[in-house]
Amino acid sequence: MSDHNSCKKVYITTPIYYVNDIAHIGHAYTTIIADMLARYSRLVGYDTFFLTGTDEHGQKISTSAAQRGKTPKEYADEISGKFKTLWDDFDISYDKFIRTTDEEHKTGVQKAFQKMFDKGDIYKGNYEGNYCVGCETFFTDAQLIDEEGCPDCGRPTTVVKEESYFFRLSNYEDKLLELYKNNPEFILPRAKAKEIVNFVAGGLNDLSISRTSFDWGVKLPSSMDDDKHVMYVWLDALMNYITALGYGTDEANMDFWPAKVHLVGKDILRFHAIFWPAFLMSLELPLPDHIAAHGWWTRDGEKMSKSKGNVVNPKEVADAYGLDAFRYFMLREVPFGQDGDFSQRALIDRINSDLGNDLGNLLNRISGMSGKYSDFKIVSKDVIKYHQKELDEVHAILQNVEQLIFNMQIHKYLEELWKVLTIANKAIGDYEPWNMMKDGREEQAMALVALVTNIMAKVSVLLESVMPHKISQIAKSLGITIDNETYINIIVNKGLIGDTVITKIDALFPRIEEPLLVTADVQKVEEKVQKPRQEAEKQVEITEEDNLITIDKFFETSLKIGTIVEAVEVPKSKKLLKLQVDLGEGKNKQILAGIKEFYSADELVGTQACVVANLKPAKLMGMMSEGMLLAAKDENGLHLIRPEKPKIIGTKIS
Ligand code: ME8
Repeated sequence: MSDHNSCKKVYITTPIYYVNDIAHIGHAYTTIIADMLARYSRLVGYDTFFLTGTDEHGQKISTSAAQRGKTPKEYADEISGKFKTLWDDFDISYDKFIRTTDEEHKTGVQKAFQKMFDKGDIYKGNYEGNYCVGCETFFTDAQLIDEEGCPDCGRPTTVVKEESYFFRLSNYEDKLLELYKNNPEFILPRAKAKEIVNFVAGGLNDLSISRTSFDWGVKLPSSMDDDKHVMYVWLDALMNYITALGYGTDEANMDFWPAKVHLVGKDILRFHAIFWPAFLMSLELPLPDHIAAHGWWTRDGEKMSKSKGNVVNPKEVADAYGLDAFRYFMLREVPFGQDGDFSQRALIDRINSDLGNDLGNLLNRISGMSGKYSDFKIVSKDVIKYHQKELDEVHAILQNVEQLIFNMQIHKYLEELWKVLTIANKAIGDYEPWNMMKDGREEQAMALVALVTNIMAKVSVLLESVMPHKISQIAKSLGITIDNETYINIIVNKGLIGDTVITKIDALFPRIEEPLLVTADVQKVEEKVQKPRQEAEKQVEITEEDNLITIDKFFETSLKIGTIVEAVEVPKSKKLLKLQVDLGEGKNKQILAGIKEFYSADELVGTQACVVANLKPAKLMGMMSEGMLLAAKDENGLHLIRPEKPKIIGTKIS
């Protein structure tokens, strides 16, 4: 990649959201992925256009408005405004927020309708069939569940019998099949293409694209002189992707077309992968590179819905845990395309482990070491002399990560960046710069700190699109600017940062112990993140004298020598080992210890440790932990505190 990227145009879209409900984490998920892609694309130098907006027509919206005693437009204004406010609060970097009630959009859709009509792809007929208002979708009898239920949402469909205009979708069957065959990455993830190919190969009916039984929609072009019809909401909605660029009005931005990627949820893949390319073929416009369909976020394995009271409000989650942590979690936790279950526990684990321990702590180590050794100064001049090997390892990983982004393997992209962080954390442990400083190898110690700082800088550049705010703090602390120039210098050209001075900053991701949101449906935020922070600050203010305890107080803790008789890794956990510890109490204690990075299960078995024996049991990753091992952690890693000589099991520590 080089600065020739500046001429490349990249157009990224989210679905436009129905204004019949407020946003939940599913909507936030799509929007955050798109925002990440757009930010990344700008950073690497592409001329980028990022579109989001709201879908405001159709029977569903008009019914929702009527139920609230509002006109559809009043209702749409209100909810559309809420979406926009949410994305602004989330600092979503959209270039345009389109509303399907915008005049330019309506004009553009009418022009498109006219063009398809003139081409002979639209004809007038009569529709008789089943319609699901919730999904705004037509179904054949054969598709219904128990002769009535919508195959997508299960709600009853209604029989619609009305005059309608039709789009000759059946004419595009072969062209669509050819498209999927010649462009195996048109639908992402690729595994999702199969169901679309099967659907199309099973035969396509012409598509009813107008309605007469209600009027909340875009009218047909005036030349058709057929006032009682409004356009089918999906025709109207899909066209937003071109009308937003000015199709049919001011076409200045049409050079962004075709889209690089339309991001959608799997529920609306069919509309985007079948109807949309067929419409575009009819309009003789080029087709998008990718339709990328992500999975569903569920809550305890169930689809989120208001009636179940299990809807997660993205704003409340972001307010409690921090926007960037929420973004990281959404992008990292679930492989793109798969469903994911939202849980605060999983979010907390990601924050404490990936963000706090791996990322935040590395920055602490940089500022700690540089502060101690060199008055915070970092000079890269000897990095190559001493650390070519580590740099090569880093660059070997980084040069392959870019392709993961537009292939929608974002979780993998992040996994790879964390491997790079591990190289830095490991180098500190391997080279022990504190010993280098002690025995006069100062130059080497400085080179090590500079290596780690450079690794942090490189990872930060590539993480900026994921966590823009936290990364800007890291950049400030490292004294670097994250922009296209830095990207070219240190990522593309594999260069090193110039001499810099580290600024100490507060912990980026303070540890979180307990869930911060009280209920599953996140109605109330009982303790916002401020509370633990305030408490942490309070603790700092306590003087040493205030902190003294009596001997009785100390002996409230029962400390004993135990032997680890069994140790296994906890699946899916980066940190935890599950230990059975014999304290001479008859029954072993099960202890989940966060030491997997520092000890292998095998090397622990048969060794002794100091154990807090009267700790209240707690559940970690669904398993009980009945005690705690004493350990000490510093720049040199984590080490268990053990008796100097073997002791009888259960011996009290005093
Ligand atoms: O379908 N998990 O709008 P919509 C993950 N207006 N993503 C979810 C989700 C969940 N539980 N729930 C919703 C529409 N989404 C049409 C789109 S585009 C031309 C017209 C996301 O408000 C997902 O992206 O029902 C889904 O596709 C989108 O929200 C649907 O939003």
